[in-house]
Amino acid sequence: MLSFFNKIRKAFSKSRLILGDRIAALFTKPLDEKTLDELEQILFEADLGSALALEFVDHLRSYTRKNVGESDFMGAMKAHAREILQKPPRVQGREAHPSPKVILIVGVNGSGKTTTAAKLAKIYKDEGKRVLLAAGDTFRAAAIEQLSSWAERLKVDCVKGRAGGDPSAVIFDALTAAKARGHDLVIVDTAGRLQSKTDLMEELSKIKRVAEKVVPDAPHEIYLVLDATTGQNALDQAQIFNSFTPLTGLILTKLDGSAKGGILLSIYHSMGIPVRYIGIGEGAKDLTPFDPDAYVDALFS
Ligand SMILES: Nc1nc2c(ncn2[C@@H]2O[C@H](COP(=O)(O)OP(=O)(O)OP(=O)(O)O)[C@@H](O)[C@H]2O)c(=O)[nH]1
Ligand SMILES: [Mg+2]
Repeated sequence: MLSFFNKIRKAFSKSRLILGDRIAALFTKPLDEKTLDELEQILFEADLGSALALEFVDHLRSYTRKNVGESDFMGAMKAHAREILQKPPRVQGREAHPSPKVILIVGVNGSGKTTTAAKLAKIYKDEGKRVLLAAGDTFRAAAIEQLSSWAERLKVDCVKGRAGGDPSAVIFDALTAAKARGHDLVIVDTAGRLQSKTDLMEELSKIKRVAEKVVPDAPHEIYLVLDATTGQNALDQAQIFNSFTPLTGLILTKLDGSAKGGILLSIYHSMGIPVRYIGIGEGAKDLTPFDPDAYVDALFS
Protein backbone atom coordinates (compact mmCIF):
# COMPACT_ATOMS: atom_id res chain seq x y z
CA MET A 1 0.00 0.00 0.00
CA LEU A 2 1.22 3.44 -0.87
CA SER A 3 1.65 5.78 2.04
CA PHE A 4 -0.59 8.79 1.97
CA PHE A 5 2.15 11.24 0.99
CA ASN A 6 3.38 8.89 -1.73
CA LYS A 7 -0.15 8.70 -3.09
CA ILE A 8 -0.30 12.48 -3.37
CA ARG A 9 3.19 12.58 -4.86
CA LYS A 10 2.17 9.97 -7.41
CA ALA A 11 -0.96 11.96 -8.28
CA PHE A 12 1.19 14.98 -8.98
CA SER A 13 3.90 13.11 -10.89
CA LYS A 14 2.92 14.48 -14.32
CA SER A 15 2.69 18.07 -13.07
CA ARG A 16 6.02 17.62 -11.34
CA LEU A 17 7.64 16.61 -14.64
CA ILE A 18 6.93 20.15 -15.82
CA LEU A 19 7.33 22.14 -12.66
CA GLY A 20 9.82 20.25 -10.50
CA ASP A 21 12.03 18.49 -13.03
CA ARG A 22 12.22 21.13 -15.77
CA ILE A 23 12.73 23.94 -13.29
CA ALA A 24 15.42 22.00 -11.42
CA ALA A 25 17.23 21.49 -14.75
CA LEU A 26 16.85 25.20 -15.50
CA PHE A 27 18.38 26.17 -12.18
CA THR A 28 21.63 24.44 -13.07
CA LYS A 29 22.22 27.39 -15.42
CA PRO A 30 23.12 30.93 -14.33
CA LEU A 31 19.98 32.78 -13.32
CA ASP A 32 20.13 35.50 -15.97
CA GLU A 33 17.31 37.13 -17.92
CA LYS A 34 17.34 34.34 -20.50
CA THR A 35 16.85 31.72 -17.80
CA LEU A 36 14.11 33.80 -16.21
CA ASP A 37 12.33 33.98 -19.58
CA GLU A 38 12.50 30.20 -19.83
CA LEU A 39 11.16 29.92 -16.29
CA GLU A 40 8.20 32.11 -17.18
CA GLN A 41 7.47 29.88 -20.16
CA ILE A 42 7.59 26.69 -18.06
CA LEU A 43 5.29 28.17 -15.43
CA PHE A 44 2.88 29.26 -18.11
CA GLU A 45 2.87 25.77 -19.62
CA ALA A 46 2.16 24.30 -16.18
CA ASP A 47 -1.09 26.29 -16.14
CA LEU A 48 -0.11 28.92 -13.65
CA GLY A 49 -1.46 31.56 -16.03
CA SER A 50 0.51 34.50 -17.35
CA ALA A 51 -0.01 36.87 -14.40
CA LEU A 52 1.14 34.36 -11.82
CA ALA A 53 4.05 33.13 -13.99
CA LEU A 54 5.29 36.72 -14.18
CA GLU A 55 4.85 37.18 -10.44
CA PHE A 56 7.05 34.13 -9.73
CA VAL A 57 9.71 35.42 -12.12
CA ASP A 58 9.71 38.85 -10.43
CA HIS A 59 9.91 37.17 -7.05
CA LEU A 60 12.92 35.15 -8.13
CA ARG A 61 14.60 38.18 -9.66
CA SER A 62 14.30 40.09 -6.39
CA TYR A 63 15.42 37.00 -4.45
CA THR A 64 18.66 36.82 -6.43
CA ARG A 65 19.31 40.50 -5.67
CA LYS A 66 18.71 40.03 -1.93
CA ASN A 67 20.57 36.75 -1.53
CA VAL A 68 23.92 37.36 -3.19
CA GLY A 69 25.77 34.06 -3.28
CA GLU A 70 22.79 31.98 -2.22
CA SER A 71 21.18 29.76 -4.76
CA ASP A 72 18.32 27.82 -3.29
CA PHE A 73 16.09 28.90 -6.15
CA MET A 74 13.78 25.93 -5.75
CA GLY A 75 13.42 26.81 -2.08
CA ALA A 76 12.48 30.36 -3.09
CA MET A 77 9.88 29.06 -5.55
CA LYS A 78 8.35 26.80 -2.91
CA ALA A 79 8.30 29.56 -0.31
CA HIS A 80 6.49 31.86 -2.73
CA ALA A 81 3.94 29.17 -3.61
CA ARG A 82 3.28 28.60 0.11
CA GLU A 83 2.88 32.33 0.63
CA ILE A 84 0.18 32.44 -2.05
CA LEU A 85 -1.68 29.50 -0.53
CA GLN A 86 -1.44 30.89 2.98
CA LYS A 87 -3.28 34.12 2.22
CA PRO A 88 -6.52 33.92 4.13
CA PRO A 89 -9.31 33.04 1.72
CA ARG A 90 -11.88 35.72 1.01
CA VAL A 91 -14.81 33.38 1.60
CA GLN A 92 -15.79 30.95 4.27
CA GLY A 93 -18.61 28.46 4.72
CA ARG A 94 -21.30 28.89 7.34
CA GLU A 95 -21.74 26.80 10.45
CA ALA A 96 -24.98 24.89 10.76
CA HIS A 97 -26.99 25.71 13.89
CA PRO A 98 -28.79 23.42 14.37
CA SER A 99 -27.80 20.59 12.03
CA PRO A 100 -28.05 19.33 9.37
CA LYS A 101 -25.22 21.02 7.58
CA VAL A 102 -25.96 21.20 3.87
CA ILE A 103 -23.26 20.93 1.21
CA LEU A 104 -24.21 21.68 -2.38
CA ILE A 105 -22.01 20.19 -5.10
CA VAL A 106 -21.99 22.07 -8.42
CA GLY A 107 -19.97 21.98 -11.62
CA VAL A 108 -19.93 21.41 -15.37
CA ASN A 109 -20.72 18.04 -16.98
CA GLY A 110 -18.37 15.23 -16.14
CA SER A 111 -16.19 17.18 -13.73
CA GLY A 112 -16.60 14.51 -11.05
CA LYS A 113 -19.53 15.82 -8.95
CA THR A 114 -21.32 12.55 -8.25
CA THR A 115 -18.13 10.64 -7.46
CA THR A 116 -16.97 13.49 -5.23
CA ALA A 117 -20.32 13.64 -3.38
CA ALA A 118 -19.91 9.94 -2.62
CA LYS A 119 -16.26 10.30 -1.57
CA LEU A 120 -17.21 13.20 0.74
CA ALA A 121 -19.97 11.08 2.24
CA LYS A 122 -17.35 8.45 3.05
CA ILE A 123 -15.01 10.97 4.68
CA TYR A 124 -17.77 12.29 6.96
CA LYS A 125 -19.23 8.86 7.68
CA ASP A 126 -15.79 7.66 8.76
CA GLU A 127 -15.73 10.64 11.16
CA GLY A 128 -18.88 9.27 12.74
CA LYS A 129 -21.34 11.71 11.13
CA ARG A 130 -24.80 10.68 9.99
CA VAL A 131 -24.77 11.50 6.30
CA LEU A 132 -27.58 11.75 3.77
CA LEU A 133 -26.92 11.92 0.04
CA ALA A 134 -29.47 13.82 -2.06
CA ALA A 135 -29.78 12.93 -5.74
CA GLY A 136 -30.39 16.46 -7.02
CA ASP A 137 -29.37 15.51 -10.55
CA THR A 138 -32.80 14.61 -11.86
CA PHE A 139 -31.73 15.28 -15.41
CA ARG A 140 -30.90 11.65 -16.21
CA ALA A 141 -32.18 8.44 -14.63
CA ALA A 142 -28.63 7.05 -14.78
CA ALA A 143 -27.41 9.88 -12.55
CA ILE A 144 -29.89 8.94 -9.83
CA GLU A 145 -28.82 5.30 -10.13
CA GLN A 146 -25.14 6.24 -9.96
CA LEU A 147 -25.55 8.13 -6.67
CA SER A 148 -27.87 5.60 -5.07
CA SER A 149 -25.54 2.72 -5.87
CA TRP A 150 -22.68 4.66 -4.22
CA ALA A 151 -24.97 5.21 -1.20
CA GLU A 152 -25.64 1.48 -0.99
CA ARG A 153 -21.97 0.63 -1.20
CA LEU A 154 -21.06 3.22 1.44
CA LYS A 155 -24.07 2.36 3.59
CA VAL A 156 -25.35 5.91 3.82
CA ASP A 157 -28.93 7.10 3.32
CA CYS A 158 -30.00 8.55 0.00
CA VAL A 159 -33.04 10.59 -1.02
CA LYS A 160 -33.92 10.51 -4.69
CA GLY A 161 -36.70 11.90 -6.81
CA ARG A 162 -38.22 11.20 -10.16
CA ALA A 163 -36.06 11.39 -13.28
CA GLY A 164 -37.01 14.58 -15.11
CA GLY A 165 -38.50 16.08 -11.95
CA ASP A 166 -37.70 19.40 -10.30
CA PRO A 167 -34.35 19.17 -8.46
CA SER A 168 -35.59 21.69 -5.90
CA ALA A 169 -38.31 19.24 -4.87
CA VAL A 170 -35.67 16.57 -4.19
CA ILE A 171 -33.67 19.02 -2.07
CA PHE A 172 -36.84 19.94 -0.15
CA ASP A 173 -37.60 16.26 0.55
CA ALA A 174 -33.99 15.46 1.45
CA LEU A 175 -33.66 18.31 3.94
CA THR A 176 -37.03 17.61 5.48
CA ALA A 177 -36.07 13.94 5.90
CA ALA A 178 -32.66 14.85 7.35
CA LYS A 179 -34.25 17.12 9.94
CA ALA A 180 -36.81 14.49 10.90
CA ARG A 181 -34.29 11.63 11.08
CA GLY A 182 -31.48 13.57 12.75
CA HIS A 183 -28.79 13.51 10.06
CA ASP A 184 -25.75 15.68 10.69
CA LEU A 185 -24.99 16.34 7.08
CA VAL A 186 -26.71 16.42 3.69
CA ILE A 187 -24.58 16.29 0.56
CA VAL A 188 -26.49 17.38 -2.53
CA ASP A 189 -25.40 16.19 -5.97
CA THR A 190 -26.60 18.36 -8.86
CA ALA A 191 -26.80 18.05 -12.63
CA GLY A 192 -23.81 19.08 -14.71
CA ARG A 193 -24.44 22.45 -16.28
CA LEU A 194 -22.72 24.50 -18.91
CA GLN A 195 -21.65 27.74 -17.32
CA SER A 196 -22.92 29.54 -20.43
CA LYS A 197 -26.53 28.37 -19.98
CA THR A 198 -28.17 31.11 -17.93
CA ASP A 199 -31.38 29.18 -17.22
CA LEU A 200 -29.47 26.23 -15.77
CA MET A 201 -27.28 28.52 -13.73
CA GLU A 202 -30.38 30.23 -12.36
CA GLU A 203 -31.78 26.86 -11.38
CA LEU A 204 -29.05 26.79 -8.74
CA SER A 205 -30.48 29.95 -7.18
CA LYS A 206 -33.84 28.21 -6.86
CA ILE A 207 -32.21 25.18 -5.23
CA LYS A 208 -30.59 27.55 -2.74
CA ARG A 209 -33.84 29.38 -1.98
CA VAL A 210 -35.67 26.12 -1.33
CA ALA A 211 -32.85 24.77 0.88
CA GLU A 212 -32.91 27.92 2.97
CA LYS A 213 -36.64 27.57 3.58
CA VAL A 214 -36.16 24.16 5.20
CA VAL A 215 -32.83 24.64 7.01
CA PRO A 216 -31.71 28.11 8.18
CA ASP A 217 -28.69 29.47 6.29
CA ALA A 218 -28.52 26.40 4.00
CA PRO A 219 -26.62 25.60 1.90
CA HIS A 220 -23.75 26.12 4.33
CA GLU A 221 -21.16 25.17 1.76
CA ILE A 222 -21.25 25.41 -2.03
CA TYR A 223 -18.39 23.48 -3.54
CA LEU A 224 -17.51 23.80 -7.21
CA VAL A 225 -16.00 20.62 -8.61
CA LEU A 226 -13.34 21.31 -11.24
CA ASP A 227 -11.64 18.79 -13.48
CA ALA A 228 -7.95 19.64 -13.18
CA THR A 229 -7.22 18.27 -16.65
CA THR A 230 -9.14 21.20 -18.18
CA GLY A 231 -6.42 23.63 -17.08
CA GLN A 232 -7.11 27.35 -17.50
CA ASN A 233 -10.69 26.61 -18.54
CA ALA A 234 -11.30 25.62 -14.90
CA LEU A 235 -10.52 29.21 -13.96
CA ASP A 236 -13.24 30.52 -16.29
CA GLN A 237 -15.70 28.02 -14.84
CA ALA A 238 -14.87 29.14 -11.32
CA GLN A 239 -15.38 32.79 -12.22
CA ILE A 240 -18.75 32.24 -13.89
CA PHE A 241 -20.16 29.87 -11.27
CA ASN A 242 -19.03 32.22 -8.54
CA SER A 243 -20.86 35.11 -10.16
CA PHE A 244 -24.16 33.18 -10.15
CA THR A 245 -23.76 31.23 -6.93
CA PRO A 246 -21.07 32.55 -4.59
CA LEU A 247 -18.87 29.57 -3.84
CA THR A 248 -17.40 28.69 -0.45
CA GLY A 249 -14.84 26.23 -1.75
CA LEU A 250 -13.37 24.36 -4.68
CA ILE A 251 -12.69 20.69 -5.19
CA LEU A 252 -10.14 19.81 -7.84
CA THR A 253 -10.58 16.32 -9.28
CA LYS A 254 -8.53 14.07 -11.58
CA LEU A 255 -5.21 15.43 -10.40
CA ASP A 256 -3.95 11.88 -10.84
CA GLY A 257 -2.67 11.71 -14.35
CA SER A 258 -3.06 15.44 -14.98
CA ALA A 259 -0.10 17.60 -15.92
CA LYS A 260 -2.09 20.68 -14.96
CA GLY A 261 -1.74 20.63 -11.18
CA GLY A 262 -0.46 24.21 -11.33
CA ILE A 263 -4.00 25.41 -12.05
CA LEU A 264 -4.72 25.15 -8.34
CA LEU A 265 -2.22 27.91 -7.56
CA SER A 266 -3.58 30.02 -10.38
CA ILE A 267 -7.18 29.78 -9.14
CA TYR A 268 -6.21 30.42 -5.55
CA HIS A 269 -4.12 33.40 -6.54
CA SER A 270 -6.74 35.07 -8.71
CA MET A 271 -9.94 34.22 -6.86
CA GLY A 272 -9.10 33.75 -3.19
CA ILE A 273 -11.53 30.82 -2.99
CA PRO A 274 -10.09 28.04 -0.86
CA VAL A 275 -9.46 24.60 -2.31
CA ARG A 276 -11.05 22.23 0.20
CA TYR A 277 -10.38 18.78 -1.26
CA ILE A 278 -8.49 17.18 -4.11
CA GLY A 279 -9.48 14.09 -6.07
CA ILE A 280 -6.67 11.69 -6.86
CA GLY A 281 -8.43 8.65 -8.31
CA GLU A 282 -11.77 6.99 -8.96
CA GLY A 283 -12.13 5.01 -5.72
CA ALA A 284 -14.10 5.97 -2.61
CA LYS A 285 -10.90 6.74 -0.72
CA ASP A 286 -9.38 8.90 -3.42
CA LEU A 287 -10.41 12.28 -2.05
CA THR A 288 -8.30 14.09 0.47
CA PRO A 289 -8.49 17.43 2.26
CA PHE A 290 -6.22 19.88 0.50
CA ASP A 291 -2.92 20.35 2.32
CA PRO A 292 -0.95 23.32 0.91
CA ASP A 293 2.42 22.08 2.22
CA ALA A 294 2.04 18.58 0.80
CA TYR A 295 0.88 20.12 -2.49
CA VAL A 296 3.88 22.44 -2.77
CA ASP A 297 6.27 19.62 -1.86
CA ALA A 298 4.67 17.26 -4.35
CA LEU A 299 4.77 19.82 -7.13
CA PHE A 300 8.15 21.50 -6.79
CA SER A 301 10.58 18.80 -5.82
N1 LIG B 1 -8.92 9.57 -12.31
C1 LIG B 1 -9.91 10.20 -11.67
N2 LIG B 1 -11.16 10.07 -12.14
C2 LIG B 1 -12.16 10.71 -11.49
C3 LIG B 1 -11.92 11.51 -10.34
N3 LIG B 1 -13.10 12.02 -9.94
C4 LIG B 1 -14.04 11.54 -10.80
N4 LIG B 1 -13.48 10.75 -11.74
C5 LIG B 1 -14.12 10.05 -12.87
O1 LIG B 1 -14.69 11.00 -13.75
C6 LIG B 1 -15.86 10.45 -14.38
C7 LIG B 1 -17.00 11.42 -14.21
O2 LIG B 1 -17.33 11.47 -12.83
P1 LIG B 1 -18.79 11.82 -12.30
O3 LIG B 1 -18.70 11.84 -10.82
O4 LIG B 1 -19.82 10.96 -12.91
O5 LIG B 1 -18.93 13.30 -12.86
P2 LIG B 1 -20.18 14.27 -12.80
O6 LIG B 1 -19.66 15.64 -12.65
O7 LIG B 1 -21.13 13.79 -11.77
O8 LIG B 1 -20.79 14.05 -14.25
P3 LIG B 1 -22.25 14.52 -14.78
O9 LIG B 1 -23.22 14.14 -13.71
O10 LIG B 1 -22.41 13.75 -16.05
O11 LIG B 1 -22.16 15.98 -14.99
C8 LIG B 1 -16.08 9.11 -13.72
O12 LIG B 1 -15.58 8.12 -14.57
C9 LIG B 1 -15.28 9.18 -12.44
O13 LIG B 1 -14.86 7.92 -11.98
C10 LIG B 1 -10.55 11.63 -9.88
O14 LIG B 1 -10.23 12.33 -8.90
N5 LIG B 1 -9.60 10.95 -10.58
MG1 LIG C 1 -23.13 13.39 -11.85
